[in-house]
Amino acid sequence: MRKKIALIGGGQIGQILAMLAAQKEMGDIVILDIPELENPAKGKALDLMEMAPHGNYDANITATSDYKDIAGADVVIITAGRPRQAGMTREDLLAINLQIITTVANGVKQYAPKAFCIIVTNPLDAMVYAFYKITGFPKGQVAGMAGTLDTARWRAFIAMELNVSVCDVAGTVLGGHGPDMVPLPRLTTVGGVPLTEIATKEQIDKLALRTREAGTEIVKLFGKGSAFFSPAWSAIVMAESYLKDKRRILPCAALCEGEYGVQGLFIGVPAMISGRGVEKIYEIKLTEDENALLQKTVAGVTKTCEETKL
Ligand code: A3D
Repeated sequence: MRKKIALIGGGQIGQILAMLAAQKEMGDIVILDIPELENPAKGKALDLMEMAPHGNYDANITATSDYKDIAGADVVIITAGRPRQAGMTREDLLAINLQIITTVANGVKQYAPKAFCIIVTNPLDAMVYAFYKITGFPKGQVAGMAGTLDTARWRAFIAMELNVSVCDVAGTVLGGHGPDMVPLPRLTTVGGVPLTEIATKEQIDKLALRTREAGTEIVKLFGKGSAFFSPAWSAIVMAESYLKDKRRILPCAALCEGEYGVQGLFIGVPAMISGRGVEKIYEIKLTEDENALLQKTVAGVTKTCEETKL
């Protein structure tokens, strides 16, 4: 029997998620949106069914506004919520998206209580925390997609700057999904060569700053809405690691219970995603400076999570 993937939110990211999941034949796909947008979501689902003959994939793609239709989903990816507009911070979305995540969490809890849940809605670290608190799901069943994207951006900017293949750039970005996130140049390599040996300090500082501001750079260019291609791919990578038990180590918002000195918060850390969900968090021995930067982002995430009052 095919796996079932529920996409809560059929907007910009949701529609790309549906396309990628179909092309990768990850399973049957249900897109859930609000009743007012059920028909547009159904249109997207039908359009993707009609793309299948040339896309060469088999998947049933449907859309709904009724949580009953996500019953038994293996993976749930949540993008329901408002995106940023130019001039907004992610935290400006807290109140409205907290309401939306509350509805979503209750629906998922009732109809897909065994699903591996990937949250994408911003402000990411607080929304994944809220989803976890409301559902009461085991911690390994819930993860936030942010570090996977932040690291992709870091790798992309390095490849662009050094004019090398992005495939050879490896590294990680820790912390919350905001301007205080922590790219780790010391642990970044290009084909095995340390980044710190082939790029100047000025270049590295510029790349780190661009990574921290990457979401805002795109929001400014769009004028309306936020990035959608790269966030969708990043969530798909996480879902695939779960569905295929790939055991990939991906930076994502995982519940820390003492790791990195963080207690009870979802923070971007390298985590292994296996068929059991977030199976393991890897703790990196950070330098004093790196740890100071991490604790700064943790303070920001703590404040936003406190505002959820959960
Ligand atoms: P958008 O195109 O507006 O799609 C959101 C969809 O959610 C819309 O179709 C809404 O109708 C739908 N929706 C709203 N309320 C509900 C509800 N209660 N139940 C079901 N669906 C609902 O936004 P988008 O797809 O561009 O972005 C979605 C979210 O992802 C936003 O909060 C963004 O800020 C966030 N985002 C996060 C990242 C990260 O890296 C973490 C990157 C980019 C965007």
